[in-house]
Amino acid sequence: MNYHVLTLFPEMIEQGLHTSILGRAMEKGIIGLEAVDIRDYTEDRHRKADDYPYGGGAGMVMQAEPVFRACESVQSRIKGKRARVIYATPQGRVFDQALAEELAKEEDLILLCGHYEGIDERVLEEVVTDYVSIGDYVLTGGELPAMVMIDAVSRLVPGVLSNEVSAEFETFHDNLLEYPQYSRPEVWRGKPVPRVLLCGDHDRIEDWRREQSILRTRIRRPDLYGQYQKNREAERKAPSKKRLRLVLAEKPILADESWAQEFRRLVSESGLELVLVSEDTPDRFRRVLEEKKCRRQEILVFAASAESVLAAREDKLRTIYFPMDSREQEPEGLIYYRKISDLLEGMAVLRRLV
Ligand code: 9D3
Repeated sequence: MNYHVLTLFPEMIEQGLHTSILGRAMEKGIIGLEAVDIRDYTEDRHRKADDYPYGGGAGMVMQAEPVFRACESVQSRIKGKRARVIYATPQGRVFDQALAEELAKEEDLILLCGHYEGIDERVLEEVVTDYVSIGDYVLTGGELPAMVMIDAVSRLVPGVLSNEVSAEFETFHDNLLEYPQYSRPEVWRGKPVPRVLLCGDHDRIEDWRREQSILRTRIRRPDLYGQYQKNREAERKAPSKKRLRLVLAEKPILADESWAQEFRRLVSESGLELVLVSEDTPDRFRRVLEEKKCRRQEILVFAASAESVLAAREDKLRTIYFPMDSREQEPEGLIYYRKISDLLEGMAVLRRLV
């Protein structure tokens, strides 16, 4: 992903984003960031980029020509199709996770930051593809909103959250807030950790966390809770195509005969179809996908090696990684997989998904 930020304050962008996770992603070359100084595209020697508004009123308006030339300069350097141009403006569609996911699919993004009383409308009509706000409050310019969007989009770009295996099935946490977390000590200033977390029963813990998520959402975000209830109602009436239908397991996964029997029984009891996949070509999962004419969301892959996890990732399939060789180096830079150490754990995951 390459970001091109058009701004009158390029140092603000450069300073703000080179740290921590994003900084590392930039060093690795997964993310590119260019702050383009709109003033470099002015025509006069005073580098003047703003002027008084026609019709009068307070403040200054950013002129059309420098913005246009800065934008075209970037577009002409981008290979392939023209990039989307996101104008950060309080008058835009409110940025959310769905838009972040949509933008994460792009190869290049141009972010245009306004200042003063805004930008001459005529250039906006010519170059802008998306008007986006980050929420209903008043800031002094578009730079912080651009940085917010870059942060939210970047963590969805494969490889950026390198070791973050546990983003697990983020998309699966249907509109609920996260459950509370606890760490050592077991008792802090007289307050103990909820006992259930120490019981060692992963199914019970999972149920408790789910319940906490639901309660917390109802109390703190009644708006989200309403959505959650609406979705559940809709799902009950017309089960969606998002539901799991197909389990793809690579042959080594079911090598142990007694485990294989258990696994097959669970899969068929859950009304799922099991497809055994040979570890041959990188497109082995995609071939099944096409053959069975089902959607990506309906599939869960049980992968036997790091190479398999990568192959499944290519096809954007949810994946359980069950390494046959426990010394194997884990696949790097992946988000959507979960590692298990025995098939019992795999079955627990499967049970929760159906
Ligand atoms: C001073 C002009 N204001 C009239 C009341 C409108 C206005 C224009 C530009 C107010 C703030 C800004 C600067 N903000 C942004 O450029 C901006 C922004 C924001 O202020 N809130 C939420 N999202 C965004 S995206 C860009």
